Amino acid sequence: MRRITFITGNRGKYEEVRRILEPIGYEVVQKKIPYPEIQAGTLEEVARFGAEWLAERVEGDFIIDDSGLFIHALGGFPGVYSAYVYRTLGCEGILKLMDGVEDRRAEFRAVFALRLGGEIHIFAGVCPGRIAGEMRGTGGFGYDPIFVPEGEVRTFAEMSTEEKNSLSHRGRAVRALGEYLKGCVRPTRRTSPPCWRGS
Ligand code: ITT
Repeated sequence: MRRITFITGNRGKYEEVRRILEPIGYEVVQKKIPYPEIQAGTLEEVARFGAEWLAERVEGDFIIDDSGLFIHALGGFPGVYSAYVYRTLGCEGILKLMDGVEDRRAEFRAVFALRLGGEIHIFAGVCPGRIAGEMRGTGGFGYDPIFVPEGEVRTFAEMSTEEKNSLSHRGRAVRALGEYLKGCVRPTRRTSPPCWRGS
């Protein structure tokens, strides 16, 4: 079993990531290390800056996740401000903002930054869906009770972690990250990818 550190204060994110990386041979260790989340236009800029800042201070390989809910009718709000808006307005506040709004389209986005052997790699995942009319379900975290992924009638909070992972922005990004890690530790070609550091 290899080991990777997930730097996050969010236990829900950790649990979802662990369920994907453990079966492919990675023990995921959660560490809460506060890092600057810059005011930037995209999740990728926020994640990259955070990873570069942490890379100067933390030993070994790690991942971080910057994610958010982007609501079409609100011009992408709360987007990069999702954490702040969740703390201040919560799901109830979003439902109030969406009161009477017919266009319920929204999407969750997640950007992971992986620090592996001195390099930073970015993996992104998107999950389209819509904002529910009311809060439903007790699973998951954050905005899960008000988000219904495309093709579903249930909110993320009404699903098991496995079901959410199979559809979610985070599931998509972490599966891509997992594929990359697998490629790095088991080179099948004579020329190893730059990230390969032995088995
Ligand atoms: P970190 O320590 O990893 O930064 P955080 O919760 O502050 O944890 P972000 O800065 O990435 O995370 O903020 C993302 C916000 O969007 C936060 O309020 C989350 O609850 C919410 N969010 C992200 N992914 C979600 C998901 O899969 N389901 C529900 N809410 C989600």
